[in-house]
Amino acid sequence: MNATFLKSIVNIEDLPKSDRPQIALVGRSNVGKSSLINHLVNQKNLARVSASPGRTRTINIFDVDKRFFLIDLPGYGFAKASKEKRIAFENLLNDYMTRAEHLKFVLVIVDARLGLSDIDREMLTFLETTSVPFAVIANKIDKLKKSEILALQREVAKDEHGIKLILHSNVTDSGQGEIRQAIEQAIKAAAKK
Ligand SMILES: Nc1nc2c(ncn2[C@@H]2O[C@H](COP(=O)(O)OP(=O)(O)O)[C@@H](O)[C@H]2O)c(=O)[nH]1
Ligand SMILES: [Mg+2]
Repeated sequence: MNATFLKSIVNIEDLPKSDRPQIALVGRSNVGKSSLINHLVNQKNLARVSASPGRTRTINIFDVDKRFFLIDLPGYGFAKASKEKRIAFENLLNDYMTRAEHLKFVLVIVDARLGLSDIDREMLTFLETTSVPFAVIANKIDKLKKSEILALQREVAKDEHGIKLILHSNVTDSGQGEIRQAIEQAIKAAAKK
């Protein structure tokens, strides 16, 4: 895969006019979205990785092989405890998720140590109402013991029946092939429609 940074936008009107498929990454701030993009395309410094949690407030767009776009969306739910039950997604994220015409696949990145948080579940619930296919990526699995990985898989299978869960770590180099495959599958499926 050869990827280049296309642009950062704050308005979805500025999305590429191209009808090539868009593959989006969502998840909490600091969960490793940017690192995952770099790992996926084997380019260390393509997407900016931040050591301290802070929210990216832009949509960052990467062009992959002039074939599809990777869309790095603003992180959600950074504030630890919102007392309110319903957590609204940031406007820009909302706009994108509800209006992106060429969105063909969503990678929902979760921290393997925390499992699915309330806000992750809210995103999954939302995605289920759309026709866009998605998968959950349990990231940073290098931080987990084997037994903890099994427990996580069991928990997700029990709570979110039938969901596709991919284990990933850019430290141990796991999951790259599986994510690439899932993306290719989604692109193929979308082309047939
Ligand atoms: N141990 C470990 N750390 C990771 C992994 N992926 C990302 N990180 C770290 O998590 C932090 C946030 O990563 P970043 O990609 O900027 O997250 P983003 O805010 O979701 O884009 C950085 O310190 C990364 O080095 C992983 O697979 N394993
Ligand atoms: Mg980022």
